[in-house]
Amino acid sequence: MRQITVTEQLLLHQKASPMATGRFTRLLNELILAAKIVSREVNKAGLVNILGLTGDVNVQGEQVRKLDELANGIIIHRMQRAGLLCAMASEENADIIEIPPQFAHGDYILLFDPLDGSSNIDVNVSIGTIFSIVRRTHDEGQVCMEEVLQKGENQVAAGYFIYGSSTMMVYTTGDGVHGFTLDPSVGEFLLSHPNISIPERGRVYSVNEGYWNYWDEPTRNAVNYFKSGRNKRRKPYSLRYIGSLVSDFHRNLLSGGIFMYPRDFRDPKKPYGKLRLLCEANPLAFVVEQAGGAASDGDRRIMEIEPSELHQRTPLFIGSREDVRTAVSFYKDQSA
Ligand code: P6P
Repeated sequence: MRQITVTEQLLLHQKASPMATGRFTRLLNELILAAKIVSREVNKAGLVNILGLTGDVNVQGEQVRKLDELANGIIIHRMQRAGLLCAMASEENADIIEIPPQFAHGDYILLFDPLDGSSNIDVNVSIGTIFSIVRRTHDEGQVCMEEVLQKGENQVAAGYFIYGSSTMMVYTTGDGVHGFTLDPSVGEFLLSHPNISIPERGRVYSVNEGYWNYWDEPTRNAVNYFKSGRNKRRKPYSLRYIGSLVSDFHRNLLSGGIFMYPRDFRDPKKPYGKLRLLCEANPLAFVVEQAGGAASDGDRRIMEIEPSELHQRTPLFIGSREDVRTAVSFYKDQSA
């Protein structure tokens, strides 16, 4: 079968998706070029001295790895020049990233996690880049924080690149979810997974059970359900947890299942949800809903949450619709 490129796919959907305009296609192609460069660096990381830590700590309070910093720099450098953005926000940067005056500006805002799962970089486990695109809400002038802090429902596109046994791109513009695999011999992402649809119920649950002692009753009941075999199959779910959100999410998107990062009480005074709303939860929520799945913080849809801070964190239950519904049901009684 003659496989088609991302650009051909976007143009094919030009009519169906208002987002697939020429400008948007150019924006996505610039992001694809950045991801190809990141993929090249990730795939040779062990051969050149870019493994390990830089010695810095990022805005999340996390150790910055050389490849984190490199990927962040590649994406910022390339996307500043795309002439289609008016601002960016990266998980690695404390504040909004402005577009220098010498570059043309556009109406889109790119939010991204340059290299998610970075604790896995040095041990050769799949990692990924997650991106979310919104349109600015003011007509002109300096981009202000409220234009960046938009709820997930306002996203015009979202997706991720996964640097694994192959490099893949999965994205949505609100017209279904499509997966592309990089053919290194031609340097093109070719359509390999058209119209991805997540099974309504899976056989896998993904959660870090090491935090059992930090969890509250509803979380323990939810996790016990998936282990119990109390389901139509009369078999427990299998636990698959890589510690790389993009990889766990991607497996569950294709095969079904649920990824959970519940709130925990490692600090008894303040519930903690590790994952970031704008650069991780929102884009993956857009993708999974477009594929027929669901994404919740345990109380409401992820994409309904009104952000109040750039690096706001959230609990996350995401994947097969019926599995998310089951997991969230254990919290309903509590909030009732
Ligand atoms: P924990 C990676 O650091 C990350 O942000 C996600 O990719 C991953 O799912 C999660 O954290 C793993 O966190 O606390 O289980 O190590």
